This record gives sequence, structure tokens and C-alpha cells, in this order.
Amino acid sequence: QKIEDLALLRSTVERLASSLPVTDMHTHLYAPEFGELLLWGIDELLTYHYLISESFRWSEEDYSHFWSMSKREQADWIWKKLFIDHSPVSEAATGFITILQSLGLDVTSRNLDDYRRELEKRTANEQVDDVMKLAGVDKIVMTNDPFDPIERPVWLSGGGKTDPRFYAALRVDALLNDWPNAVKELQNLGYEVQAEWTERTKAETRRFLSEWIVRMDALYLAVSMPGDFRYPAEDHRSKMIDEVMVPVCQERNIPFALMIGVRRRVNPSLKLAGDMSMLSDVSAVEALCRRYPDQKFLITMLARENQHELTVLARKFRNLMIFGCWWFLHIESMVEEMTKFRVELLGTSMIPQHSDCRVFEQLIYKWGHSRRIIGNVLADKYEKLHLSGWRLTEEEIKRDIDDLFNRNFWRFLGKA
Ligand code: REL
Ligand code: ZN
Repeated sequence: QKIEDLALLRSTVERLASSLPVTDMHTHLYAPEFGELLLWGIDELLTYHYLISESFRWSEEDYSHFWSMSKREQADWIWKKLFIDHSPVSEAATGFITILQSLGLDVTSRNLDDYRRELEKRTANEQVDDVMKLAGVDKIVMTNDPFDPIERPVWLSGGGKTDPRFYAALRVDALLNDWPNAVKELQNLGYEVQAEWTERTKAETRRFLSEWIVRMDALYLAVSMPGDFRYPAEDHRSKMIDEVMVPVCQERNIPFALMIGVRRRVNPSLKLAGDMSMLSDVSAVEALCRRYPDQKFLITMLARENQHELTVLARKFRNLMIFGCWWFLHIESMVEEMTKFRVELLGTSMIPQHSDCRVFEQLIYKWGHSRRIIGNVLADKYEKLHLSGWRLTEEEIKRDIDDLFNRNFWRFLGKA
């Protein structure tokens, strides 16, 4: 039944955008069966690397002082700098407050130890259940690295695939960005590879990927790339993509996800917090999409300056799915700007957001904030249609939001 009233139209969009279930197609979260890899709770939240880099702006102490502290002390230190000595207005700091509020903690008390005590009463399993409910996220794609010594045994012992809410993505950064190290890791795992690019090495690397895709039931291959990634080029990356990665993706019928535009460790003293964004070359993606029309590519880029061109490229290649507002773009102003022009250029045929969460409760704020912005952008577009006499039904609104939050991803994978 068509919605005739404009206010009702907007409130319907708002309601659906804040509640329809989400597939979070790229995170750094883990299912409870991964044990210590699943991060949650107050101290993990406060020592999120986004907050670490922000808090150093208020400090003149040596970096080593921070790193020598216990996690709890680090959390106290960050809390003081970003929440007590200054107001928590940045996206990541505000996000922490959104989490406290949603979990029903007393935001006015500003008593960190109370918050800790409250959460410590909970088990990891309870927290995962409750947070997924609160955030409305029902499917989570992890980032899975067979070279990780903590993660690997979970897979090898047959774990890792038991919780149906969690899905795997096979991360292949070392193979593309640190080949010498990857060779060592592959050899340790029993694959007969060598630094030199021989037929045997290619075959064994393909075997490694295939076996792990099957073991993890991985939904896609994923890599992050620096902004100076060029394709095609006379380099290791192009050979690896052409002769190993694309053939394996095609054989297993899965997409290849490239996250492009990160410059790692511009300030190594900040460790994980020391990565920077960098302008990228959209024509690399263009060349991949053209050369492999049957291969699907999930692409996100880190530089704001690349977003418009990348979105235009998605108009040219149906095997290209753009996704998310990645990392430093995951801030209100950028999510709004990007979602607007993506909708204006592509309608609803894209994946507007992923969370990139590292700590479980972050799902609450990352999706809470994004749901509101995406809903508003959509409501504005519907309002224009409405004023031109076009009438929408609740079912149509639901369909559109479900596409954006959920189905576009699964359809692109051929699994919807
Ligand atoms: O997947 C990636 O490469 C990045 O998203 C991460 O490296 C990054 O540290 C993440 O926390 C950003 O949101
Ligand atoms: Zn990530």
C-alpha cells in the first residue's frame, strides 16, 4: 500500500534503516570459538588504535612509555586524555559514548571502573549475542589469515566454522605485499615454493589458496594495497594476481576484494595506529575489471579523492562492487558525502558500508551512526520522488534498504 504522507514516508525510512538486519561484509572481529582473538570490553574499546593515535596528540611523553603500560593502564591514560581532559567529539571517541549508552551504562557518572565491573559480569558469548542484537547485525565476515599463529590452529583443528553467524574471508596480504616472508610461511606449512617465480611455486601457491578457501569456506579473497599499486605492471603483484589469485578465485567462484590506498607504518612508533591513507590509481581497478569480465571485484579505497572516480567506474563494470567507507572515511561527514553521490550515480546497487570493527561492541556505534546517515540520504531521495508524485510502499523501501545492508553483497557472491 502506497505511503501518501510525507512525514510517514520519512519516519518509515528511519525506522527501517535503524532496524533491518545488516551483513557486515568486512570486519576484524572473530567468532567466540577463536578465543583470545575475539576482542571485547572496556579496555579493548579504549585501546582501539583509532583512539591511540588521537590521544598521542595530547601527550609529549615518549611513545615507549605508553607501550610499556598494561592494557588497563593504557585505557586509563586514553580515557583521561580524550574523555576527561578534552571532550570526546571525534568519531571514535563519540562512538565509545554511544556504546556506553546503548549498553545501558550511566554515561553521566564517567566512572570507568563501574563500566568495567558491569561488563566483566558478562561472558564473551553473552556479549556477542547482545551486541549483535543491539546493532542489528546478523552476519559478520571476519578477516582470516592462515599465517597467523594464533588463528591457524583453530582452523586446523576443525574449529572456526561452527558459529553460523560468522563467515570467513581469506586474507592474502603477505603473498602480494611481502613475498619473501610469504615464501617462508608457505614453506613452513609444507608448500613447495621458492622466492623465484617458477611453475612449481605458482602451482603450490594456488594449492595453498584453494585448500584454505575450502577449509575456511571463505567468501572471498582479500588484500589491502598501498596507493602505488599499479596494474598491469612488470612486477610481482601483477604476476601473483594473473597467475595465482584470479585463477583460484575463478576456479572456486569467489570474488577478489581489494582495499587500496593504505601506506603502512608512516609512524612506526604508533604501531597499528601508525598507518596513513594515500591517493591511489583507479585505472588499476579498471584494467582488472576489463581483463577479467567474469571475475568479481569488491573494491574500496582509502583516499577521499578517489571516491568519485571509483564510483563512476562502477557504472562501467558490473563485475565491480564498491563497498564501505573505509577507516578514515568512516566519519559522519564522509559517510554522508560518499553515500549521497554513490546513490546519485549508482542508485542502490552498491554496498554503502562495512564496519571494519576490531572490538566487538564497536558494531553498536559504527552501524548506529551509519544507519542514521544512510537512512537520511535515502529519505531525501524518496522525498524528491514523493514531491514529483511517485509513491513508495513500505515493501519497496524495505527492499531497497535490504539491498544496501545485506542482499547486494550476497547477490554479488551469487549466494542470494
Ligand atoms: O583491513 C585493513 O587493512 C584495515 O582495515 C586495517 O588494517 C585497519 O587497521 C583497520 O582497523 C581500519 O579500520
Ligand atoms: Zn580492515
